[in-house]
Amino acid sequence: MTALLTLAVLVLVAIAIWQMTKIFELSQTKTEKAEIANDSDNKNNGYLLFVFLIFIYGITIFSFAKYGKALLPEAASEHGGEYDQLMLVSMGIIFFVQTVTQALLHYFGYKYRGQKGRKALFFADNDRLEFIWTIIPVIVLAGLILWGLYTWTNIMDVNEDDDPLVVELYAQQFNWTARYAGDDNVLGNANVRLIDINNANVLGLDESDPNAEDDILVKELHLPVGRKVNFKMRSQDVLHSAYMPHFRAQMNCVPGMITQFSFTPTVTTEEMRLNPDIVDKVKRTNAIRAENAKDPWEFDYVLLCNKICGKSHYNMQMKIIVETEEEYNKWIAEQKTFKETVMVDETAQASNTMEVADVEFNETASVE
Ligand SMILES: [Cu+2]
Repeated sequence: MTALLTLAVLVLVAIAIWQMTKIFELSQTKTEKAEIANDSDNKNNGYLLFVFLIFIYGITIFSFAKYGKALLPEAASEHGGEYDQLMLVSMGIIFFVQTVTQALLHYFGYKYRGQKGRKALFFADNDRLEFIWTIIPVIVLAGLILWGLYTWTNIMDVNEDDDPLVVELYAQQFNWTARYAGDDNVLGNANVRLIDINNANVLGLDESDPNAEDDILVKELHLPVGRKVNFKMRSQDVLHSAYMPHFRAQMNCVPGMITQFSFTPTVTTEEMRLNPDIVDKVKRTNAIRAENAKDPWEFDYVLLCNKICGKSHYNMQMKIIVETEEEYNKWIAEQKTFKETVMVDETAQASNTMEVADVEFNETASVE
């Protein structure tokens, strides 16, 4: 209601100003055709076109200089280079075409400005010219699209070749859980209906499925360098998106279905920390953190949520550590399996609650 009233007030104020301007104009004695632009008006507007052109070029150069270093460092996955190449060429073409067309647009806007006595030339068509400006975009766009489709098909080909590591990324408001498939490398069945918070079965794993027994649930993702990983994404509540920018990977997590993405990490966390772009970024970030009396930050790969999924969406992230095969094997061996945590807990709990249940059952029976 307040919004409606505010809107009504704004509209009324606008009408009042418009009416007052009209009255002011009518009260002027020299009212001869003041609304029609003369040569000097047109010339001034023509010059303003150049001012605007300088402004957009200026802001482009400024953005490159100031924000260029905020871009991602080199890709840390096998397919990442291909992806970056496609992005670079597409952006290069767009940048080149826009720079040239903006200059031409503004120059012709100035050159053919309105002038007293000048008449516009009627120009019906020119087949050659039209052919040229059609065929060039057709060739360039077809090339980009074909290359894009080829790259897309390559990247999105999730298969079981090369013995991939199978990992589930489970999204919920507002955190991630990763589930490793364990020794059998097969994820056990899971369903949101099987979620049992009391028994800490937070991912709804099917306890009767033997494949689920050796699954490992963690809150920090470790990946061995050079080994292909097949990710299976699930969501518990709303749309989320698993986004791993350094690996050029993103896939939506959709409630009720399993989506997939696959990549091979090629740079370990330790190696990436030595990358000049990362060294520079860490230095800049820590300078700001020092000003605010905060502890220094150390670079880590990260899994983010890239769908605005609710209030704490911004904080929905998980650390990713890419390490050597030996380091990974050592880490995974230290983790507890689903059977060792949840299912054992449950057996213990079940025997404890058995007597209580019996008593309750008897009471109900006697009431009936
Ligand atoms: Cu989310």
